[in-house]
Amino acid sequence: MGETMVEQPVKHQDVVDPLAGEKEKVQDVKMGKEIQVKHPLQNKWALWFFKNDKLKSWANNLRLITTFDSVEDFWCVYNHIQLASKLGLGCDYSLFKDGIRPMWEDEKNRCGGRWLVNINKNQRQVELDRLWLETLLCLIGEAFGDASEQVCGAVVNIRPKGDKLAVWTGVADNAESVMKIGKTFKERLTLPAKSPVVYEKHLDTANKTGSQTKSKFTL
Ligand code: MGP
Repeated sequence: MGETMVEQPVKHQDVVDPLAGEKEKVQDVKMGKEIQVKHPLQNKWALWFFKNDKLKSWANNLRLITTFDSVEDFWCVYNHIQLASKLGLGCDYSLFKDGIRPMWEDEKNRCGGRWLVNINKNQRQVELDRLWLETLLCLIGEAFGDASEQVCGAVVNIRPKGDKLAVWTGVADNAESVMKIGKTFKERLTLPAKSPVVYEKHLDTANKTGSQTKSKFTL
């Protein structure tokens, strides 16, 4: 006589999936990877700091802080550094595409210019940080469509006479790109229509004789 197999009803909690542990591990690894994956930016960017030490030349006062090429690393850097409004007088931050130095002499800037916003002295505590962050987001987010290619970088100058914010572009005579960048910049900063944003060629800025640089375009 053979053994009688008595079928036992199985209780749900008795079901053991021998692969359950492995599946969980695979799931953990997958989720871990998702958490680790950084969101790449279209360009790699370099953040520079300028501190006005009168004993040094202008170029020697310029320091590269760091470079980044992902959204996460941008916020890491941004959250780690001083707000522009807290910098000392005479200091600058510059954010430029990696490989372009934030100076007129760089070959990518030589024929270019800047869209310049003058910020009223009493706006430093109220508006400056918002305007600079919005400028940074325009750059890393490539907000200017096809004209983004023409963007070299942006600079914020902290000055006793009034702070300045500018987007630098590569070819001043490329009117279409320059205008597209200027219009988007002004819109994104939500500047009142009556606040002028002016475009100056670097050659004119570098060679100016008085306190004013002639502007090529005004928005
Ligand atoms: P600035 O820092 O751009 O403006 O230029 P600031 O301090 O408001 O002065 P202002 O002249 O606009 O009223 C100040 C000085 O820094 C310039 O006159 C140059 O001597 C020097 N400088 C500024 N930049 C952006 C450059 C540059 O790209 N190359 C060189 N060689 N010097 C520069």
